[in-house]
Amino acid sequence: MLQIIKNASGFGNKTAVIDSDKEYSYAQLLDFSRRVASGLLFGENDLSEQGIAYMVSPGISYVATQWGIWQAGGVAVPIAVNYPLPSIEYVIEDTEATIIVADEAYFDFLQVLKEKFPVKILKVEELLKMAVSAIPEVDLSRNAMILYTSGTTNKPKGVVTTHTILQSQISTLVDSWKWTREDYTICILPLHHVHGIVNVVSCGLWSGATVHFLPNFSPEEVFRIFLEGKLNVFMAVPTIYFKLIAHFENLTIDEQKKLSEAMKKFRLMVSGSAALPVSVMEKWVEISGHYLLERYGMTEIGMGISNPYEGERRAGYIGKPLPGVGVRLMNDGKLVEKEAESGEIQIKGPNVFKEYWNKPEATAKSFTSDGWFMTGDIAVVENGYYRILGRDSVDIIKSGGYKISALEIEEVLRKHPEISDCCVVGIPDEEWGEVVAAAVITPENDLDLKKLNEWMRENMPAYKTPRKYKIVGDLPRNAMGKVTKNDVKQIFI
Ligand code: MLC
Ligand code: AMP
Repeated sequence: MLQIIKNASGFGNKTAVIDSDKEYSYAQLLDFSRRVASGLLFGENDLSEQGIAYMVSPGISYVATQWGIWQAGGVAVPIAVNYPLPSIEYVIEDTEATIIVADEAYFDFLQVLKEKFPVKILKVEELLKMAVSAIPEVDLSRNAMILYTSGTTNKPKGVVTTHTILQSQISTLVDSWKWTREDYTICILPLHHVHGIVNVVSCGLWSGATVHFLPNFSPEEVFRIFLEGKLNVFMAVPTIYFKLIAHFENLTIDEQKKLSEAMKKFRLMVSGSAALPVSVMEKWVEISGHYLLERYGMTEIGMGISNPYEGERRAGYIGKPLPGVGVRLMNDGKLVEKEAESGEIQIKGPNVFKEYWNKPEATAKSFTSDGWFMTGDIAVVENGYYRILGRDSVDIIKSGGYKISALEIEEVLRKHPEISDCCVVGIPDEEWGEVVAAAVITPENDLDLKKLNEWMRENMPAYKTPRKYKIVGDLPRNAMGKVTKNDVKQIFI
């Protein structure tokens, strides 16, 4: 039996999930998930690793769907609830998903997919009412999940993890960060990425903790729940801490005092998915009394490097390798052995993904010949702690904790009738980590930037839309004619 299900069976009436202020016990969650599994099986013995996509709002239905897919032997393919149709079509086509599970909110919106793909679309509200039937024994070596992540080239790639890999990613964090059934956390992160899925929801439910779901991030709601005094574990991306600080600063002294008192009682507060600015770390200590535990991860590896639970959490550093995770720095094919010398972070261990879905060449290219996964992140070790210096590719942007491909945005921008060439870069920003910015060449030199923004929003998901544009006469190029992106950054800064 899958470990998370086995654990849940022992937690009975303990509260597992809170959504819309309603509480659900572990026993109810298990019952719902078995109903979903039975509905998906629909008389079959086993889904035999068919991809099952799901577009379900955060909460009990989301977890019941994910656990239902796993128990029925399917592969869970979460779809971001803010994806526009073309992105969903891409995921369905790429995974060849046979079923899409949707809640009431997305059911009608997804119906057009039936015209293009041989998929069934099932309403989760109906699945939750199905009678429970026999459920297969699922071997842990089987595929469990596919998450999509942007690369420098082509479309996003599906990162495949097996149950064994997922279990390793979860159990390492549970042990290292000392999760217990007494814990109570809140999930405000999107549920199509590892941060929300593995670190918050799966670690919490593996341990018998309570996970309180909010439909999306809102500082008012987060602070309202902090003030209830039940939460003791909080995890977020740096942008969220930045936004919480900004909101805190606008509260009255009395409100601030109450919040600070509530936050002091937390057991653990974690930041990750992007670099935590030292200024944010310091301000957060001031208002909450907590040194944020910063850790480093990636869709392909779960979490790899972390500041300690006990011991010094060093501002500006991502910490040391997690137990069982092999980490090395390589520079030009040579192992970095001295402190303060930089190299690419490479990872090996039971936490590392199995493959990019249907992309054997991309998979092979992302591993060294001796089996280490090449992250593309450049780091140094100083006094035993890793510090990230940047990425080896300027074409990967991290904004608000989301990974964005600059090349994908350039491709869309070049389709605009009034743009003859362009260059997209991430420029440093305290709130967003980086903001997406574009230098554009336009024959007429009088492009309406407001209209261009509206056009981009229609052609790309909102969060990928450039926030800053500059019309330039030409793009800086090197002797080979290639755009030199660092010079483009300087045009903006
Ligand atoms: C949104 N806005 C942005 C933006 N995103 N502006 C600049 N850059 C961005 N990236 C603008 C919108 O256009 C809008 O502006 C306003 O901000 C509010 O938009 P929103 O969509 O409502 O934003 P909000 O809900 O506040 O979202 C911010 C956020 C979200 C931080 C909550 O980005 C988020 O959930 N990020 C987490 C992503 C995540 O989980 N990553 C983990 C990947 S896994 P206007 O003008 O229209 O009002 C991974 C591995 C690991 O990385 O290590 O964990
Ligand atoms: P993703 O592909 O969305 O999973 O994002 C993974 C990337 O996020 C990593 O390769 C890093 O570049 C970045 N990242 C994650 N955690 C941190 C951190 N603590 N500091 C700096 N970058 C981070």
